[in-house]
Amino acid sequence: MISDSRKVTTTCPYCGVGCGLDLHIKNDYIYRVTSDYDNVVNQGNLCVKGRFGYDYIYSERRVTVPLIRKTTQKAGQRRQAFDISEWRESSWDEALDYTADRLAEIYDRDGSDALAVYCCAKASNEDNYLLQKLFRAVFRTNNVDHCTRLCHAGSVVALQMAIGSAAMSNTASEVVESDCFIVTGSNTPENHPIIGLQMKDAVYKHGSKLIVIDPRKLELCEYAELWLPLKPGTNVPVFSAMAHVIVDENLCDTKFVSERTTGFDEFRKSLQKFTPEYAETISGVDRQLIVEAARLYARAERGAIYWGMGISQLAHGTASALGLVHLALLTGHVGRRGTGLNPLRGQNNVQGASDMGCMPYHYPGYMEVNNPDNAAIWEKAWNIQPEGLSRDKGLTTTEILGNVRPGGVRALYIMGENPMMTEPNLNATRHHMEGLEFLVAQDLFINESGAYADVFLPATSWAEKDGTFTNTDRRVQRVRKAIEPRGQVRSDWEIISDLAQRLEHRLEREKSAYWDYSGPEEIFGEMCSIVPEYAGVTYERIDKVGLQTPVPDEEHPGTPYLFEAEFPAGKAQFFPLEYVPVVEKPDDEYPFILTTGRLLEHWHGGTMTRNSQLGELYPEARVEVHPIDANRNGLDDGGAVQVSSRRGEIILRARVTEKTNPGVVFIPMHFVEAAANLLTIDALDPQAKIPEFKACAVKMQRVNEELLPNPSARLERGRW
Ligand SMILES: Nc1nc2c(c(=O)[nH]1)N[C@H]1C(S)=C(S)[C@@H](COP(=O)(O)OP(=O)(O)OC[C@H]3O[C@@H](n4cnc5c(=O)[nH]c(N)nc54)[C@H](O)[C@@H]3O)O[C@H]1N2
Ligand SMILES: Nc1nc2c(c(=O)[nH]1)N[C@H]1C(S)=C(S)[C@@H](COP(=O)(O)OP(=O)(O)OC[C@H]3O[C@@H](n4cnc5c(=O)[nH]c(N)nc54)[C@H](O)[C@@H]3O)O[C@H]1N2
Ligand code: SF4
Ligand SMILES: [Mo]
Repeated sequence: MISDSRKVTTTCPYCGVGCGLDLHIKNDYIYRVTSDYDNVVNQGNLCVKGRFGYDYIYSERRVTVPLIRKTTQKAGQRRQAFDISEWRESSWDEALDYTADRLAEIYDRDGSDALAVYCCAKASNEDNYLLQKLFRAVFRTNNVDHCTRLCHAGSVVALQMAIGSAAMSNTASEVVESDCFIVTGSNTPENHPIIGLQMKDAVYKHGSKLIVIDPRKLELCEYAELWLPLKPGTNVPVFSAMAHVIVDENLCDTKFVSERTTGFDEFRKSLQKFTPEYAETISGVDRQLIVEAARLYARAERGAIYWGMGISQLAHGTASALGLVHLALLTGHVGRRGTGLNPLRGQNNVQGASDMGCMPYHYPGYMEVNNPDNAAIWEKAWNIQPEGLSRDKGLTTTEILGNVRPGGVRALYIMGENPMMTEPNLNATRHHMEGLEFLVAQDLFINESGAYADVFLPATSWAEKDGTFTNTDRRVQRVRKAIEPRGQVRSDWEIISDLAQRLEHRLEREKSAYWDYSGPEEIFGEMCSIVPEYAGVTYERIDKVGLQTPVPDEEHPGTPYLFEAEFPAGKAQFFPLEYVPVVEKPDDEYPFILTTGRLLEHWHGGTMTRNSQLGELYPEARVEVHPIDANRNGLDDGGAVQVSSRRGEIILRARVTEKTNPGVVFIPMHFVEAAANLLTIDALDPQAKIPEFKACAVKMQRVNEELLPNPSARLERGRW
C-alpha cells in the first residue's frame, strides 16, 4: 500500500454476487481495488468489473450539477432526446422546487395514477425504500417498479405460486456441496463470475456433476458432464420431459412429494405427453441426453438448480421457471445444504430493491398492497390517515410506458434506469417516452433515457455514500463512503427526502410522513422495524460480515438456506404445464432466431462500463453467427452485417463462432450504436409481464463496411 493511503471496505456495484471490495485511496482518488481473502462471498477473488470497472465515477461525462431543460414542453407537443446544450445548470433549490411544482401540478390535475416511478437496483436499500415511500405516501400511487420486471419476473411469479417465496433458496458457495447441479439459461462465468468460479471448483475439486441446458456453447459446457443445446424458447418441453423420466423411472423422492407438496396426481397426468421423443422434436435436444440429465439430477444425494435470463425472459417465462421448480419438488432437492432453487439475481441490489417494495403489487417485505391489513401497517408507520394509501395494484415498468397518454401516465421519475436501452422494441419505447409530459432523471450520467428529461438530478455513486446492498443469496452488506462526492452531487436518499419535504409542504397535507432523516442508518432502522425479514439486521451487526435474510431478531444468525421444514405456502404446489412456442417464429423472410444477453466486460445499457476503461476491452458490438449460417449468408468474421427484425434494424460486425448454434444468432445488449433492443419483440408473459428478450425472428444481410456506425459518435454529442 502506498504510504498515507487509506483503505475502505465496501461492496461491488455491479452484479448480484456482492463481492467485498477494498478500495485503496490516496488524495481522495481510488487507485487500486483488492479484496480480502477472508471475505465469505468471494474469498479474495474479483472479476474484471469489480477490480477495474469503478473508474466511471471519475468520468468527465459524469454530471455533477443539477440541470433544468431550457424550454418547457408545450401541451400536446412530443418530446425528443436532447443534447447537453439544451439544459442549463441550476441550484439544488431551484431544481427540486421545479420538480416538486411540476409533479404536484400533475397530481392536482390528474390524480395519483398519472405519476409513476422506476426505482434503481444499482442504488442502496435506503435509497429505494425512500423512493417507494415517496410515491406511496405522498402521491398515493403503487405505480412503482424497477428492472426486476425485465429480469427475474417470470421466476418470481413462478416461485411465489409454487412455494410462496421468490428469493434464491441457498447460498451460492454451497454449490461445492452438490453432487449434481443444473445451470440453465445462465451464462454464469460472464455474468456472475465469482459464482462461476465456485461452480468450476465444484466440478474440478469436489467431483460435482454439472448439467448445462443452454442454446449457446458457453464456457461452462467445457466443465459439464452433459450439455443440452436446446432451441431458444423450448424450456417447458425439456424440463417436463425430464420430469416425465423421473416419474416414469420411479426416481421421485416419494416421501418429500407426499409430505411437502400438493397437486402431484394431476401433474403426473399432464406429463404423459412430454415424452423425451416429443421434447426432442421441439427442442432439438437428443432424447437420450434428456433421459441421462433426468437420471443424473434425480439420483444425486444433493442436487441444485441455478438459472438466469434464459428461463425468465420469455413470454412463457413463468411456465419455464415452474418447470424447474417441479424438478426440485419431485426429487426433494430443496431445503438442505447443497440443494435448492437458485435464480441468480442480476444487479448488485435487485434483491434489495424488491425487498424494499419497489414493485407495484407489494409494500416492503412482500406485503401485498391490496390487503387492507398490510396497508394499515404502512399507514401507521408513515403517519397517514386510515385508508390513505392506495389499495390498487400499480402498473409494472412495461405497463407504465405503455400507458403514457392523456388520462394515463403523465409524469415519470427515473432513478438510475435506462429504458431507452433496456426495454424491448425501442422504437415503441421511444414513442412512449415522447408522449410524457414531465420526466425526471436521477442518475450519474445523462443516459439514453435521461436525454428526454426535463430535469436532471445528479446522484452520488456507490463510492460516495453509505448504505446497504442485498446480494443474490440474500446477504445484506455494507456500502461505505470512500471518497467525497464529485461536484454538487447528492446521495439518492438525500435528494428524495429533500424533494418529499418540498412536496408535503406544497400539497398542504394535514399529516405528513417523516422525512427528516439524519442519514441512511436511520432510514434502514425505520424499514427494519416493520419488515420482519430484516428485523434483526443492524449496521453494527453487518459491520464486518453481512447477514442473510430472514433475520427475525437481533440474536438470529441469518439464514443460509431456506425451506428446511416447510415452505412459506405450507405445501408446495405442482402446476400442469402446456408448451407454448415463442411468439415470433422464424420463417422464410426472417429465418434466424435472435437471442440477446450480456458480455463479461459490459453492463446493460453501457452507461457505467462504456464510461470506464472496460470500454476498451470490448469496444464495439458484434453479432455471433454460426459458421454454417455465415457461409450461407456470405458473412465473414469481422465483416459488416445488417440485422433486421419486423421492428427495426442495426448494423454491426459479425463474429463467426461455434458458441452459437445454427439458426440462432446472439447480440449483446450493451451498445447504443447497434442497440439489440431495436430488434426485440415486446410480447409479454401474461402473468409476470416480462418481455420475450430471448427470442424473435431476424434476417441478416452483408453490407458495406462504410455503413458501420462510429462507436464514439454518441459520446461527442455530450450525452453520456
Ligand atoms: N457482465 C455482466 N454481468 C451481468 C450483467 C451485465 O449486464 N453484464 N447483468 C446482470 C443482470 S441484471 C442479470 S439479470 C444477470 C443475467 O445473467 P444471465 O442470466 O447469465 O444473462 P444472459 O446473458 O442474458 O444469458 C442468459 C443465458 O440464457 C441462454 N438462453 C437464451 N435463450 C434460452 C432458452 O430459451 N432456454 C435456456 N435454457 N437458455 C436460454 C443464453 O444462451 C445465455 O447463456 O447478469 C448480471 N450480471
Ligand atoms: N435485449 C435485452 N434487454 C434487456 C435484457 C436482456 O437480457 N436482453 N435484460 C434486462 C435485465 S435482466 C435488466 S436487469 C435490465 C437492466 O436495465 P436498466 O436498469 O435500465 O439498465 P442499467 O444500464 O443497469 O441502468 C442503470 C443506470 O443506473 C445508473 N446508476 C448507477 N449507480 C447509480 C446510483 O447509485 N444512483 C442512481 N440514481 N443511478 C445510478 C447508471 O448510470 C445507469 O444509467 O435490462 C433488461 N433489458
Ligand atoms: S463477480 Fe460481480 S460482484 Fe464480484 S467483482 Fe465481479 S461484478 Fe463485482
Ligand atoms: Mo437483470
